[in-house]
Amino acid sequence: MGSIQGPSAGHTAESSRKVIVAGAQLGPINVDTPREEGMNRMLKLMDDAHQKHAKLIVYPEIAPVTFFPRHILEGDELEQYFEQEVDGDATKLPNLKPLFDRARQYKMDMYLGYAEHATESSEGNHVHYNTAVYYSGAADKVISKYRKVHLPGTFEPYERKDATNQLEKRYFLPGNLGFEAFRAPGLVPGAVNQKSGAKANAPDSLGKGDPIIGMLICNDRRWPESWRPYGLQGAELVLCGYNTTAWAPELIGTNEKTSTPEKAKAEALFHNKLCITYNSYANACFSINVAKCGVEDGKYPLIGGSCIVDCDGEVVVEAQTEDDELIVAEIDLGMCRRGKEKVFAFERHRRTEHYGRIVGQTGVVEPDLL
Ligand code: CDV
Repeated sequence: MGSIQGPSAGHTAESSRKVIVAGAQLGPINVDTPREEGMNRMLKLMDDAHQKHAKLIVYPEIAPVTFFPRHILEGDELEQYFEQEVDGDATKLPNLKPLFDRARQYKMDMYLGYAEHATESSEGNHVHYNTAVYYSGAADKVISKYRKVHLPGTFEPYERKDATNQLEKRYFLPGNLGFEAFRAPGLVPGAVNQKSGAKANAPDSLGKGDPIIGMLICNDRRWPESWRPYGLQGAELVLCGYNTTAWAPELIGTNEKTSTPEKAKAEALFHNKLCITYNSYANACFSINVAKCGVEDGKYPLIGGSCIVDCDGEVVVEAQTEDDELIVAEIDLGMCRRGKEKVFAFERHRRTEHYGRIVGQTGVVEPDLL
């Protein structure tokens, strides 16, 4: 007969690591919305987050402007949407500086998504990325940059003139920075650090250092391959901004279930939630997922559904509108230890000898026909 275990059996090494975080969902930004108007709306959401004692705010993908990759653009018409770094310092980006200044004033951390115009070589060659940066209020600098890896859509526009295009492959290069997690200094109180003699990966410091964070952008969230590298770095929090079309039959495909704009939107919201809840659970991390949403230019619908998800895959708070809306929650990163130490204790349960196909092969190769 097996022994009867006491009430503490199976308890994990959780310690309280509480922080108040916010997602700043944005309603539509149209082609003719002045930059200043968009900026004022973003600043207002940051003011609200500060009032609610949030220490981190997350904005959507390409937050400050309309979702321009649906349009065929070139020259200045295209370049107006891109931000060009000064001295390699995103906090000085002319169009975005007010956000960094306000975050500095509030000592608030910030995930900010924007279209990046990067100088790639000493000859001054320019390339474009779909980018997010993480600004640390405590460090007063950008401590991590991420460039979207999975670019959806097509290079050429669709033949049907009234189709909604998704031309990210035309306007951006795939991200070249990988999925590098980082620690956000001071985001939770009392974190152990090297100064106090602690070492990363030592049993007594696991889950006690400054929070480990990863960034994704929109389509990346649909791919388990994007989340697992963060899980393997012990990520406790993944941040993701998105612009997800609610009705684009050419891009998404249609069937009986999605034959009307209403049905297609319901499915898009379902798939958004499916990706972020499952991958938060399977990597034992929280996630903050933030939309730009509503109908841009009166005819391009984007889903809302911004939510903060806990490390068990449950939605903690979800936006109720398709407009500017702040979602706020106090989350306890200490809760991540249970998943990381039990069901998803990677070091005990993963079988990498069987995973080669995942990195060795891109497209599908079916078994031989019978
Ligand atoms: N901006 C995006 O990456 N949007 C895609 C749509 C086009 C499917 C998404 O994955 O939400």
